[in-house]
This record gives sequence, C-alpha cells and structure tokens, in this order.
Amino acid sequence: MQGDSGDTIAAISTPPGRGGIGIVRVSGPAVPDIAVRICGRQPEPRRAVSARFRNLAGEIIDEGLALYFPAPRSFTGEHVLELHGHGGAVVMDMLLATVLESGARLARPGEFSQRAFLNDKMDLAQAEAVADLIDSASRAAALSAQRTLQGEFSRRINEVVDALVGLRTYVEGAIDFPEEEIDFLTEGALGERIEGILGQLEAVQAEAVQGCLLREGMTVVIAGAPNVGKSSLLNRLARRDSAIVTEVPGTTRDVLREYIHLDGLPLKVVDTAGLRATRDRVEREGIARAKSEISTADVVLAMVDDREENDAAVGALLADFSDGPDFMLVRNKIDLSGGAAGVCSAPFGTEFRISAKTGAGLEVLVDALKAAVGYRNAAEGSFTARRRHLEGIRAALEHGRAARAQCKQRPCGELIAEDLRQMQISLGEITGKFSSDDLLDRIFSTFCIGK
Ligand SMILES: Nc1nc2c(ncn2[C@@H]2O[C@H](COP(=O)(O)OP(=O)(O)OP(=O)(O)O)[C@@H](O)[C@H]2O)c(=O)[nH]1
Ligand SMILES: [Mg+2]
Repeated sequence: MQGDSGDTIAAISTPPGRGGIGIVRVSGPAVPDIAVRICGRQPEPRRAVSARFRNLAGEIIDEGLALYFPAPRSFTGEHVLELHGHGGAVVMDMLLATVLESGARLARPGEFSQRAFLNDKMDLAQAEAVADLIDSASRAAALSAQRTLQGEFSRRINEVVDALVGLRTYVEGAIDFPEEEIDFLTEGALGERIEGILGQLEAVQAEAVQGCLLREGMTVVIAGAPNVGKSSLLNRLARRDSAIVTEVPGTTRDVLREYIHLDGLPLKVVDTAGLRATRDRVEREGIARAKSEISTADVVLAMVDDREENDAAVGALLADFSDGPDFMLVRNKIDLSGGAAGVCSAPFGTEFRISAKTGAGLEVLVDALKAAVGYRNAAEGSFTARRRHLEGIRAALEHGRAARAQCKQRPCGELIAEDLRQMQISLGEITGKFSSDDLLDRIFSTFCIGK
C-alpha cells in the first residue's frame, strides 16, 4: 500500500452511464499543473469556478465547473481537483483521458478513501462507513452508517482505549517496583477497573451487533423432510408465490433465496430441498446443496409436520445439525393437527407451532428470529459496524476477561499487562491504529473506483 503522495490519482467518481452531471476527481501533487493545463488557469481555492475543459491538443471537450481544494484542507488531505462536466460516457472518458495524459494515473478502488485514512482525515471505521453509507439498503442502515461516519463508533472505542491506557500505565508501573507489585495487584482496585472497562466494551458490542445486522442482515435456512411445508413458509415470509408448492414430496430440488426486511433487519431466507434418502440424481444434488446452505446459515428453521407422532423423526432431523449453526424447531400444519399456535419448550429445545397455510403462529416465530440474532426493533441510535469490527471487539473482550481471571487467581503483573496490551491492539485494529498494510489493502480494495 502506498500513501506516498508521489503520484497523482484520478477517476470518474460518478456512476457510469448517462446523467446531467459527471465528475472526474483528481488527487495528488500534480493537481495544480493539471488544473492549469485543462482549465487554462488555476481555479480559486474552494470556489465553484466555471471553466472550459481542453484536451492537450487545445480542443474544448466540455464546459463545466472546476473545484480546487489545496492540501491539506481536502477529502484526501492532498491537493484535490473536481471537474464537473456533462455526464455522458464519452465526455467523461475524454476528460479522464486528458487528466491521465497530463500526469495522473488511474486510481485503484477505494484509493481516495485510503489516502484520506493515511493522511489522518478519518480513521478506518469512518472510511468503511463511507462505503457502507453508499451501499446502505435501508433508511435505518443509512442513518447508522452516518453516525459511524461522524465518528460515533470510533469515539466509543477510543473511550475504552483511553481507559485501557490508564490501566496499563498503572499495571506496568507496578511491575517496575516488584516489592510493591503484589500490593498493587491484590488490593482489588485493579479487578474493579478491569471490570469497568469490560462493561464499557460490552455496551459498545451490543450496539455494534445491531449495526452489523443492519448492514449485513442474516441468513435463515428452512430445512426438513420433504412435504413438511418449507416452501409454503418461504412464500409466507416473502409475501409472494416465490417457490412451487405441491403435495408431491420432493417438489423443491434447488436452493431458492428471497430477500426480505423485518422492521429494518435485512433477511435472506433460503428454501431447500427436502432431506431424505433418494436415488434421484437431481434430488440428491439438491440435498447436497441444502446441506451446504445449512452449514453457513446464521439460523436454521428445522421444520417437521406437527402431525408426526414419532419424535424420532425430529431427533433424526436435528442430529443432522448437531454441531452446526443455531436452529429453531418449527412444527408446521397445526391447522391439521389441532395444535395451539405459539412457542413452547420441548425435549429438543424451543419449539414453534405454526401453520404456513393460515399464518397462525408466524408472528411469534418472526419475533424469535429477530431475538435469536440480538436484533432490537428499528435499531435507532446504533452505528454501522462490520463483522471485522465485531471480531475485534470479541478478541478484545477475550483478552480483557483473561486479565480479569488473572486478577482473581494469583495475580502475575506481567501476564495481566500482556493481556491488556493485546486487548488494546485488538481495539486498535478497528480504528486502524494497529492494522497491517495487508488488511488495509484488503479493506480498501472492496470499495468502488472513484471513492
Ligand atoms: N393444511 C396445511 N397444509 C400445508 C401447510 N403447509 C404446507 N402445506 C401443504 O403441504 C404440501 C407441501 O408443502 P410444500 O411447502 O411444498 O412443502 P416442502 O417442505 O417445500 O416440500 P418439498 O419441496 O417437497 O421438500 C402442500 O400441499 C402444501 O399446500 C399448513 O400449514 N397446513
Ligand atoms: Mg419445497
């Protein structure tokens, strides 16, 4: 990864296709020269200046606005030039080609954001929030991405880091004075301070989980024996006739996906082929695919026919998922069995009784689905977060809990200090303080060009 401002980068920053306006963005040291070549003069800083854009042969290729932001007061922290022209593909290509011929090179995906990060214009969580804001699929997701972009998430993480730095100073100070070390470590204050930091971080974690769910949603796979009503449930949840439903066992042979929103929570519902032993080649392939979906699901709805007296069928079904993802047992067709709708506890865990045909018991099931992943309705006030962030928080909590456990046993200053140090590193990866170049390259390369 280069943050070397040696080269100047350029890209079309508006989406491809036709539009009223198209923007070419340029960043780097050659910007003043490029501005003079194309606009004939250097535009006044931070003012929209009307200009004719010329190619190197001196022909006018477009007319529009030029915006010049001298370093360091710009998005990237470098000299930035924006050329607002007419948004046609050919016009934009000519404008970009001229910029490239004038000394810039084509920007890689996310490279503008990467430079903003390297020049301390924003931290990593904020840079990611730019991408999340652009990609957000719902109003709630956009609002929470905006909060992260404003620095809310990083501020909360940094509060924990500040408390942690204070504590590390205290512990490492104690190690330097061995005769007082034991007093320091056993007097109880240390344990309490670690406890306090853990509590603070757990609160951040709870909100980050909401943000991550808003962004990434969750995958729910419906699985079970043939004919129990899996496709009927998919159609109910999707509110349309997406899957073929018939009384023939083995109707569904392929994997079907529907994307729905439950109070702002994006949900991918997957319908699968009924699980059974079969000689049919197509059905066998369908069952293999069903099993692979099950293994990557966040939650599996394991469905049985409520009229099935024999609980062995349930046991056999669940055995398939024994060390897999979370599952919820759904007993369907209560309109036929006469069972009461709702939730009850059973030998195999919690059971939901529903009728995919009448819709009875569905509301309880949907609420339980949201609860299973820790989603609160319309997660106002949360900030956007990625699985990467949750992983960082989880690792930090693990080190923090190890330090707490140390305190309770026979405390060893060095071990506690090391756990606290690791905890700080894990948190630093979220905001980009301790991130490797590799990780940064991977993150920014998923952004689109011109961002
Ligand atoms: N009475 C009643 N019939 C249901 C209910 N759910 C599904 N059915 C019927 O059961 C039959 C099978 O339903 P499907 O949804 O195709 O079942 P499936 O589990 O997808 O079956 P396969 O794709 O073969 O694995 C159809 O005739 C449905 O109309 C229910 O709650 N009550
Ligand atoms: Mg089906």
